[in-house]
Amino acid sequence: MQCCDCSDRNRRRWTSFLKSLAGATGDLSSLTAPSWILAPFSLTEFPSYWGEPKEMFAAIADGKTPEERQLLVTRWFLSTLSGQFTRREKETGSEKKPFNPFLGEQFLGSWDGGDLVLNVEQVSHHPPITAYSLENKKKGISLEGNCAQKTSFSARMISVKQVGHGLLRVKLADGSTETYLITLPKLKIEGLWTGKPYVELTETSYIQGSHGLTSTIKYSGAGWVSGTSHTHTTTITSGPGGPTLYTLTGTWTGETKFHKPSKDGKEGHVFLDASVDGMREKVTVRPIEEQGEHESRRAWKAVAEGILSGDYDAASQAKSALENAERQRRRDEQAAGKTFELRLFDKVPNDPEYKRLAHALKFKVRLGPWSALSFGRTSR
Ligand code: CLR
Repeated sequence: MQCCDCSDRNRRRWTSFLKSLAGATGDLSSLTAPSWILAPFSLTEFPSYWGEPKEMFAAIADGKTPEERQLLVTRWFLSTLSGQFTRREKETGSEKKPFNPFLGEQFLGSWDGGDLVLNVEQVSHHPPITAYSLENKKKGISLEGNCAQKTSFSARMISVKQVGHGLLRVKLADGSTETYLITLPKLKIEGLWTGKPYVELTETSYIQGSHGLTSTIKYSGAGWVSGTSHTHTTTITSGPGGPTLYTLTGTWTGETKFHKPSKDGKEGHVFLDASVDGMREKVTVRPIEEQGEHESRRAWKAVAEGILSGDYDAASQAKSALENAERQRRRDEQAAGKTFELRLFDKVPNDPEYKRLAHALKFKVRLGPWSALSFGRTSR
């Protein structure tokens, strides 16, 4: 067996960690993972992946018809996936465990000097839920969503169901708003026994437009015998299960092409090449010294530095200090008869548009317990 850090001691620790997974229940935040598998950043940073292909996001507004926009939303969605699910592993040799965000933790960022703005807030600690909004005001496009993970463990694999959804809104020239409900794929974390965990996507996710078009994205990976990793087959139909306008096949890390049947004789044409360098740009955040105390990189600075320098004792001390302070805050609030107030988001009932779109997909999607809630940006 090959490990990232091959000492016998680490190997034994990793093996016993994996064995402990088999019986584990609950959320991933409760796992005490070996130090070399810790990532030096928090889960609140992850919504930034939605904004990385910023040109594709902006281009959604340029679609002339519902059909064109459905294709553009689908292209943007697919172009985020390699950032979301394979880049960390590629850059560091293995997927790692990010920090479990504290309640009210924020991640604020932007692209192009503020043309595209990201706001993230940890809106629940138990269970962990992250809310985010991404907005390109000039183009009239916004994405609002929340995400949480439900995990099941076996000795061979961690299986993660993403609970939550995104709602993308596009302001049209006539003043009306078009809405897209975006559901999220399931993940498998493989490669555990070789000490190099990586993500593969499975099953199906959807993009349901308010105009009635549906994108159905089916994921598959390298199978037992053959097959390529990170593959998808996407159909764009009028309504879930309706007649097919386009079929797109390929990998979400590389090329996706129009496949038969596709309208307008587009077969064989390239729809997206997700491997193109420079297509995704990482988010820009303010320098840590200028960040607020609730901002992720400032709050976790000492922990991140400990991990990056290999001083795991310092990292774990800083982490305990942060977590104890949080626990104390909750106790103080309770004693004062107060509850924690979110700063950026509010718990609001799902808007009727969301309900309508979710209803359109009802036989296909089982939304989790949080489907009854969404977190809207407050004006505070
Ligand atoms: C978070 C929301 C993003 C997409 C995304 C990508 C990778 C996922 C992450 C989400 C949640 C946390 C996650 C991670 C991959 C590995 C990591 C599941 C869904 C877990 C916590 C790490 C476990 C590592 C073990 C080897 C210990 O939009």
